[in-house]
Amino acid sequence: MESSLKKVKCDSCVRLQLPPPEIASQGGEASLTYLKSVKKDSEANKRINLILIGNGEAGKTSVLEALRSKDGRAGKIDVDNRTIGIDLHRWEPEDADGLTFDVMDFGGQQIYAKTNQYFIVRRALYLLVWSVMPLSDIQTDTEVGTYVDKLKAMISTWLRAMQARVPGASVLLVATHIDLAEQLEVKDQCEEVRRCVEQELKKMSEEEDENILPLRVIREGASFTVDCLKGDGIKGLRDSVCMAAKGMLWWNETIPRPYLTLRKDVEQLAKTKPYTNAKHFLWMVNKAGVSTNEVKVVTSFLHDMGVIKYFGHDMKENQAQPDKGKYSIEDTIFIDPIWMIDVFKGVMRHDWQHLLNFFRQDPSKSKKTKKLLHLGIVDEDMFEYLWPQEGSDFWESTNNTLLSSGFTRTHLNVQQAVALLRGCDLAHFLAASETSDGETSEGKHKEWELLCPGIIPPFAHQHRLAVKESHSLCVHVECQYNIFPAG
Ligand SMILES: Nc1nc2c(ncn2[C@@H]2O[C@H](COP(=O)(O)OP(=O)(O)OP(=O)(O)O)[C@@H](O)[C@H]2O)c(=O)[nH]1
Ligand SMILES: [Mg+2]
Repeated sequence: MESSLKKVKCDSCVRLQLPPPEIASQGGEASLTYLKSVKKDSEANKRINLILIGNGEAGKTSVLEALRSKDGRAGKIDVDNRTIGIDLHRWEPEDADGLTFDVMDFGGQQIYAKTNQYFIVRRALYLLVWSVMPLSDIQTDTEVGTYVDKLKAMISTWLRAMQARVPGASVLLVATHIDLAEQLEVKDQCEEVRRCVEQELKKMSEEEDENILPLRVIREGASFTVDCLKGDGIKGLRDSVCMAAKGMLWWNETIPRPYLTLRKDVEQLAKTKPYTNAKHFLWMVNKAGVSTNEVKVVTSFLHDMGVIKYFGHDMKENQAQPDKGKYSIEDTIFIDPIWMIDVFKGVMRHDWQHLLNFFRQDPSKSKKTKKLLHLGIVDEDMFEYLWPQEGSDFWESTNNTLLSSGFTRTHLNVQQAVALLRGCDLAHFLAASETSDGETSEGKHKEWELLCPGIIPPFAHQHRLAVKESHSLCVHVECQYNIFPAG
């Protein structure tokens, strides 16, 4: 192959499976390296991601439980047991030729909408779950109309978000709670949803050019109707889910065996550690049998698969850390999604009132807290109040609120947490700090200021007021990615 192959042209080939898009986009050299690796020793991939999306209490967790259970039924789920962030599972359906699903069950509450998007990956089948409006809730025709309008808006948003992030994604619609409505009502609502999908697909095909793989909505948007508690419709759904997965471009994709070994090793490590550094990751790459010239290729491959998140530019053993020193994105490879969600919660789901109360007697910290809340700017000495810290007076005083904030860990390392926010484009160091490496010319410590827009929304009115009063709030932030965040 080496001697005879002169050129690999991957442009405009929307159904290209080998090399996969994340490798092809890196150019001829990376593509050739990948192809050589496949030729040397590869394996057909049987693992597909299955991602359950949809509004809160639509029945996502119940659909999954019913799909995985022998009798096709889910137990009743209590309101207190709603999904926090994302739940991860492995599902191996019977008699499915080795098909294995890595399942992500997304929490549907609005608070998670911003963060779930970071886990949308290409090699996934999406189950878009919605609930039929129960008959008991229907009072007037107007209420039904409002419900259906909201439902359609949710479905359009998801279809668009998916196509924007992972063009050509496969989606299957599931309607739950059919036991709580009349048959005719179920039929009508399903028809409304189907028409909404049809319109969305038509709009997309008019807007997009032919070099983008179109969204693949199974059964042209007709929903599978299920009763998760009794199990009605679950067997048919299970068969269709397996069939849809096997109809995906990524089913049986040939992947270099050392890459799959590395994936397994990383997943094993993620059970005990939320992240690792470049040195250790490179050691793992080597141990898995991936050659040194393939580091960039294998890293972007695992990033695209959602196994790791790496936002650096050029991974080296002794990272020179050209950008923000200790908060650098260059030296950390994130491997545990649950830890990542905890980091996101630190800026999006925090109990800010508790922080204000805690610093009532401390004018300096109180001022910094207000700056954080009103402007979304976090001073370096405030980082420790964003995420749980062992041995901290503040966090010890928030035992209850820690739970209500939904953190799963009692300690999160601030350096890596800030690095993740920066990698995901959720935080930026302000330009004023950009030229410094953490030390001023006199060797005095300089404090970083982190602009974190995710904090602002609930306080938007105060933010507007603050902006009115000052003209010095404009900031210019410029970012460059070689691996764009999968989210
Ligand atoms: N009657 C009936 N109840 C259902 C059905 N499916 C789910 N439920 C119930 O509806 C409620 C919400 O279901 P979940 O599976 O927790 O919904 P979810 O989409 O995972 O919710 P979040 O985790 O908050 O996003 C629970 O009380 C379930 O037991 C169904 O088909 N029929
Ligand atoms: Mg759930």
